[in-house]
Amino acid sequence: MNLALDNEARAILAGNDRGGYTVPTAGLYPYQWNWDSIFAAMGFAEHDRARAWAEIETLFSGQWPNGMVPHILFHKVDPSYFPGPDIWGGVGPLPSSGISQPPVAATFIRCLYEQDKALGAAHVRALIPRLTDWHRWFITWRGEGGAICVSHPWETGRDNAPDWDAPFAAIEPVGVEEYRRRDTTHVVEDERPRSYEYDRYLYLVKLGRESGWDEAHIKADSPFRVADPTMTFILLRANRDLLALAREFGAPTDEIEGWIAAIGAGAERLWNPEIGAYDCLDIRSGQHSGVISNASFLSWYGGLHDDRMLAHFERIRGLTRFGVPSADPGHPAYEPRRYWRGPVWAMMNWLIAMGLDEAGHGDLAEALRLNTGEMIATGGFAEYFDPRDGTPAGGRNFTWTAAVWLAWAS
Ligand code: 2M8
Repeated sequence: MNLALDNEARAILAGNDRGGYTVPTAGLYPYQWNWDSIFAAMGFAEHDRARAWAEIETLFSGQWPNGMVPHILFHKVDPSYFPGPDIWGGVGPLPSSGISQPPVAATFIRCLYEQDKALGAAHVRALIPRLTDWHRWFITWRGEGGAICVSHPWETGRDNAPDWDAPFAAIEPVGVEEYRRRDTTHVVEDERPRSYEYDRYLYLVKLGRESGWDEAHIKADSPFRVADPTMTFILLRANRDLLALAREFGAPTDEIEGWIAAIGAGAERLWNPEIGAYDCLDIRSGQHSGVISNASFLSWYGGLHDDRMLAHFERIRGLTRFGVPSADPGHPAYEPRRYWRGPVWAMMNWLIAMGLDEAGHGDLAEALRLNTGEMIATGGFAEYFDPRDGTPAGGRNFTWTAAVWLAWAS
């Protein structure tokens, strides 16, 4: 317990609250991000559950007719972020991006509901069909033999992870108009993706926008289609939680049961025998990424209790003072301060620990919780942290770090 940090965390949530939705942090990310909002809701739930439900409902107000829930909702244009709504050209009910993000929503909607069923029932009843439509969108447009793909690195939330290095090397970003990044006006360059990556991010956005965000076209033609543990394990878990809610509310369950079986089997496609670990599979080239990331350790969260990742977990734990690093420190691509190529992310730790705990590794889950709490107490409410010493990196006054502190790590 640390009352000063609890108060600071609550003040960060209040400061980033824009009325019905929360920005990850002012300046660097001035809009509503999909999975950030779900974590924000869990932070709010510690002192204001009605506000938590509002956060989620605002997110779903941006759901597209095809079921997709965008990764960014541009409620109010703010030039401090690039690329904005004009570059994305989203085709939903609100100005938005054209891709999605890891579907942690169903899992935390279930948690919120369990906290207060009387308050949550009406919200859950309304959200079940919306969640089902969204999950169907993933299965239809991102499914590859039960593994779940992304059409853009931003969809995984792990923007510049080394997993994208090989698929990006095959992309020539022709025709991207000149642009000016804003992220490096807020955060030092060494903690952000390189221009090489931004060129390709924007190239993929351009392809999507030019197709009118036609998913059939993107699935068939995009040069970037990578099956990823973040999406696969998170959607697998989300479907289990959606199924539990559907049962309780008398909603249809057959389709969801089918998805769980399909992804449960398809997850094996992400097993790379060469490194003995889950990693990414580039559908276009057929090659595995060969990198163990923090997403590789979401297998337990996904409900795969095979323990094949346990030895890697223990090994990596011994390499850094704070875990879990976003890339294996033993891999040549590891960069301890550069965003998703090494730093520790508190909300990823929460998901990993949830899975460890459920798989019977309560001791490891608790150790990770304490380690994360110490990291936040050392470095503050930063976007991410240097695994070597817990020094803060990226944005400050960060919503999901504050929320994870309140809901789990404190
Ligand atoms: C980061 O991603 C955005 C693009 O979506 C960016 O760098 O501009 C990622 O860390 C992502 O996971 C996160 O949701 C977002 C907002 O915190 O920032």
